[in-house]
Amino acid sequence: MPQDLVPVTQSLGDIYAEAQCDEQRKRYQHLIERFESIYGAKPDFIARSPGRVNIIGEHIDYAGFPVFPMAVDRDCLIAVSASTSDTKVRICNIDEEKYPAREFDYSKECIVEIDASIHEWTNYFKSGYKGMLERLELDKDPVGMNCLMDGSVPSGGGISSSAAFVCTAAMATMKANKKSLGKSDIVQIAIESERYVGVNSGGMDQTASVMSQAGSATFIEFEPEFRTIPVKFPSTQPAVSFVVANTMVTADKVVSAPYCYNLRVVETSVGAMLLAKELGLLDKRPQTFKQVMDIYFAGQDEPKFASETEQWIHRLNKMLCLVEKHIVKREGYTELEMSEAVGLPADEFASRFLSKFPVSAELFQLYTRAIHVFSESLRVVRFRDICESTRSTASNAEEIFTRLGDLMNQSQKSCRENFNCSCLELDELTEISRAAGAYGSRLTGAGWGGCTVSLVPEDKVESFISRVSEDYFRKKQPGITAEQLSNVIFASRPSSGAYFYTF
Ligand code: NG1
Repeated sequence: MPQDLVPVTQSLGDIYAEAQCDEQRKRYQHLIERFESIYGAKPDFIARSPGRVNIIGEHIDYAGFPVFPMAVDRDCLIAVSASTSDTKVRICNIDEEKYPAREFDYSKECIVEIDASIHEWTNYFKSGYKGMLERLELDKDPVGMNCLMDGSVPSGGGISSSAAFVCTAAMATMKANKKSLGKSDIVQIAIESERYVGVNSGGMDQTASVMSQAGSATFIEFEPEFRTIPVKFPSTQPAVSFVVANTMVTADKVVSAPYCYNLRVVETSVGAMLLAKELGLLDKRPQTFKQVMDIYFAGQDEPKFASETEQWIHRLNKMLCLVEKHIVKREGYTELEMSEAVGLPADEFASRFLSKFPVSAELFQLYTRAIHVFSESLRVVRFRDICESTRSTASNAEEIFTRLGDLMNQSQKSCRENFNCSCLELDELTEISRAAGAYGSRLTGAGWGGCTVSLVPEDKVESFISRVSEDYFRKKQPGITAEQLSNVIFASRPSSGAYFYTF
């Protein structure tokens, strides 16, 4: 099937909700004017891709299970003009104090060097640039690019400023070189590209950033096939609204990767292999928990299910029982114990699981991570089902909020207790949020800091924000200004995905 292309528009009304268009028009105008004053001519186009907030389904994308994010209305813009006189890339940022201007050149041997150990804002640009050029197999020199970026996605906050930046950079590079790839290809390139920066990333953020549709969250399936399904929230009165709040604890995924993110990727991959061995499925070489599940059920007689949801629920519950039975060491596994348990010689085990991205742990928690993955996947399926199959009536809004909110609260509990990806501030902020009227509140994104997402009825958003501002933000930072507050706590509607803007 032909892929959808990133739409090109001349109207900001296609990208943003009506209420935001005036403000966005000023922002785009400012970007174009700054571009002109830096480079002496107008940009050819503006590439735009948003951040995302994951409503539910944390740390399961890299285990192959579906997640449920929505794009937010904060985004990354890169204004670009192509130049054929050289191959240099010049990149500036609207916030030039924080993000100084840089210049680099393409080279045939190694398109660009990215030193992930140096924290440098343009690494993310270079990742998208490099990934796109490699994929396009540009045998001739690529064009030079003048770029100016304006990002409104708070960084280090769990709403994926990095993925928004990498996707936008990949799109900018593609269009500057007059190439046209479909959205799915761009997503794949961006997922692989982000790994240049040193994180063994799943695919949720880039998918949500590029593929989202305004007004819907996206159910993203990775296996057996990559599929995105837009899902609308129930049309309750008042409407469902989501508020993002930043703990103000910056989680640098790259720095903490060996004992946080990348370690979890290893723990879930080894857990999948262990389960596969115990179930006699190793010859099929499953790599993820989802593949183990699919292969296992391909060989089983199953009852007839009335719906896809019923089948998911049956299968995931069964997998939870299999984890209880087969991943026996509750206190965790040493490296040696893991290699013995999966039946690999120690050196082969290390080269397969521990060498691509360095990780560091005394004990690897295979059991609790597996429990999280399967139970969180169940919550995603149930959440989607409530959205799709509950008919809203004049009187059932409260019941719908409670059911959705409970799933979010259970997700937070599992992230904290089974996946150990929460932190004191996330626990505190989610509790304060529930006390302030959220039906559900949980960390969003990788965790260990960053943001929470809370389900709040639309008519309570204002009072919710002011109460959380008092009880969390003003306590942490007494002098916090209104503008700073609007960056650390805000409601967002499900926004549109990637766009090119021309004028
Ligand atoms: P954040 O840290 O919010 O960008 C990361 C991963 C996701 C997913 C979540 C946890 C990257 C780029 N993103 O999100 O794929 O695994 O953690 O659910 O690594």
